[in-house]
Amino acid sequence: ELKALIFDVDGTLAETEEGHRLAFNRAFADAGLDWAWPPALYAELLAVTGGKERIAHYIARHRPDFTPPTGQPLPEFIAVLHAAKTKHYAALLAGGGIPLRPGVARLLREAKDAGVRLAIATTTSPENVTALFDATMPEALGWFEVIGAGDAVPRKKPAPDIYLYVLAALRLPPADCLAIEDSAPGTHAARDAGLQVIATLNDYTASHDFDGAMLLLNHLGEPGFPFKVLSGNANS
Ligand code: XBP
Ligand code: MG
Repeated sequence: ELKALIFDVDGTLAETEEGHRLAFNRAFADAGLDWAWPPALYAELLAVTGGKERIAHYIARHRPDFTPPTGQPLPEFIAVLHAAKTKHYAALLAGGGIPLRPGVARLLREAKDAGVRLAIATTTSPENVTALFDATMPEALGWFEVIGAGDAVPRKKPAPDIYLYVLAALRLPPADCLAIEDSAPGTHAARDAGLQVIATLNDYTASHDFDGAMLLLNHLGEPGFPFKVLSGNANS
């Protein structure tokens, strides 16, 4: 019996990754770094979830000789840089440029009215979740019983930790819940926590490996937006 829906945030509730990408680039420029992440590189970097982890991976892979000009230890430098990125991202959201994806507001309302419990499992920070709802659907933030976000668990997606954390907080077995995701790391995290997964694809994730998802959709469905089932396997 379905008792709860657990939503990913980035790419699932809204197409936020272009906003994240811009915010990273603005923070780099502010810090006087000549780093810039174009969309093709960012698509690759998305394999590493979590902004701080993504910056650390970029440095290791693409700037191996980098040392912080501030003299700070690298993890501290990355944390400060990432905090600046979060400020830019919040400003982008507050500007109103990033709407919820088709069907998200409808499904949240219908689930709430039907008594289906709501939760969030994301690698982004709790501030970013709040900023997204403040800008799009402020009344819905309080509908989520559990917001599992960011550094609440040590290992980010594709590790199942954040989903296990949310399931424990909901006090529900995975069989009573459904995860809504948009990417390979998110789908694998939910799968490995024992959850059924529906994935709504987007430009950054369409070519990902969705092993473990029972259904792939172009979005959650809303009048005026052509709806497509991209693949379905209810037994997987
Ligand atoms: C989203 C992410 C996040 C965002 C950036 O993955 O990987 O890192 O890109 O957010 P998912 P922060 O949708 O699977 O949770 O910079 O706040 O970490
Ligand atoms: Mg996502």
